[in-house]
Amino acid sequence: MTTLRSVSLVGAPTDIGAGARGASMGPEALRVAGLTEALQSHGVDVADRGNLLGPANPWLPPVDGYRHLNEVTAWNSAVHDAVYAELKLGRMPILLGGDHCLGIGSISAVARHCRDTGKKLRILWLDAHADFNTSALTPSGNIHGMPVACLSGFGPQQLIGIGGKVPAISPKWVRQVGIRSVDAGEKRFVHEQDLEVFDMRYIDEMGMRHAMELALATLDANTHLHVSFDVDFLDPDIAPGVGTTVPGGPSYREAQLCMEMIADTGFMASLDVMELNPALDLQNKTAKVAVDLIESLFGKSTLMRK
Ligand code: B3U
Ligand code: MN
Ligand code: MN
Repeated sequence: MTTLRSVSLVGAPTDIGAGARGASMGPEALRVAGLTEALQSHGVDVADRGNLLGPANPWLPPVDGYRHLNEVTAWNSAVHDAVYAELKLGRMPILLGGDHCLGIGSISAVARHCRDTGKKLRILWLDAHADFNTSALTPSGNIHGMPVACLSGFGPQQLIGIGGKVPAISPKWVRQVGIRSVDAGEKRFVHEQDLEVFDMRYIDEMGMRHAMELALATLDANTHLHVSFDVDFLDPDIAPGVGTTVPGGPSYREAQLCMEMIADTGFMASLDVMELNPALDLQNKTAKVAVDLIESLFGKSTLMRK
């Protein structure tokens, strides 16, 4: 197992890129649900770096297809710097979102670290949404619907330039799992750019096991595996505390298997936990499920496995 056992929690308490308020409370809800203690129980050394600072959410309408572009840029720069610093220290960053626009800062830092170290990057995008909109395609202007496009070089200069190289990643490095809500123009763009998507239809027909086998295929000892976990990946029955619930997501067992298979690779080297919205949750239920799944990502299993 090459999974890093030294973890740094980095809170990014903002809903600056979202369409609903409340993901700003995500980091604290994960702490209250016992994230640090859960990781420690699996032998992980945990440093909680506290929360990053950034601009308040002015809650304004979109301008030229983007909502809060300058504030989104400020938050993502802060996330980039914090995540990059942890990677340089040889620690595994876990970004506690915050909405998913912050994947730009996090993954641009990971990509930069991979360039520094000569590692191959694989990004596992666990989400109900493809997050592949551009200003021309977006129905909302919310930048949490755009991070994969921005990282791939399709977005405003001030966002795509974070991390020092445009594009930060190739769409070929991404595997999306759990997708079930893609806007019409976004769908065309996903096909055009040839994103590898294991949508819910695929998971229903082939099973989570097969989807994950393919999504995790061709990793090797030189791969940095980044997991970007949008909590709305999960079925709303088990995870109601997110801004954009989409029915028909992975069940508790399917999600557990997904996380267990990631843990089994031993290659996960950075993680985002995004879009948890305590304002829409029921007694912190979704945060507790998220912590439970993160434990599985770090090797929790019922029995010792051969
Ligand atoms: N695709 C829609 C909705 C959305 C994307 N990501 C989330 N919601 N969480 C949009 O606004 O781009
Ligand atoms: Mn997302
Ligand atoms: Mn989503």
